[in-house]
Amino acid sequence: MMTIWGRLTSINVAKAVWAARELGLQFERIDVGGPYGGLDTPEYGALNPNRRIPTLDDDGYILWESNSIVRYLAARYGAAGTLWPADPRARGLSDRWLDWQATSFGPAMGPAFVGLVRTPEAQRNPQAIASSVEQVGRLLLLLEGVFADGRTFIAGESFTMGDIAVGCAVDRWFLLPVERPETPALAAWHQRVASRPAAQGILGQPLQ
Ligand SMILES: N[C@@H](CCC(=O)N[C@@H](CS)C(=O)NCC(=O)O)C(=O)O
Repeated sequence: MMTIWGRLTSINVAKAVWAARELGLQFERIDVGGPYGGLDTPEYGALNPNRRIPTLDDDGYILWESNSIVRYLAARYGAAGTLWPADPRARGLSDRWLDWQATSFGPAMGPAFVGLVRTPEAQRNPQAIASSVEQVGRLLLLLEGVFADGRTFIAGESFTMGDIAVGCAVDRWFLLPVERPETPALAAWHQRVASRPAAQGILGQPLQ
């Protein structure tokens, strides 16, 4: 029995759910966090002392941190070559994008996302939003450079876990009403991953 705790409007829950769907896993998702609350209960704290979403319960094996969940699911349930490349060098070229999303793209997009989606207009910090938009613009151009060689997915010709982490982040950024540099190769990749059956209802959703 597999359970993923967390509202689907969370980028981090979206990554875990998308990975589970790509792998064809059966699971239940329980809405907690955001408007659903439930993160401050003793029961949730016992599962996840960090009191964030997502949390995975895989038959009693509890794991939190979204990218660790994606890696775990891919390694445990991916047939050779799917999501989790078998060759360590190929895997590294996918795996780095999970870290990059968490440590570069995520922090860069945070101020604009929170400012524009979660903050009433009168309380917004325009300088923080502008700086965030500028930083992410540079990272989008970095990604455009990655896809400029004609590759189909972020680490080559196969869809892997790196596409999930960066796909969720870029999808949200593309939905924000901000100026963006022209990135046609990146936009084509985004279309490609967003049209996957397992991404339906996860990518392209209204931001909340
Ligand atoms: N590094 C953590 C971050 C988890 C996190 O901050 N999740 C947010 C949602 S994206 C959260 O729990 N927010 C509180 C809430 O939704 O109530 C991860 O990747 O899982």
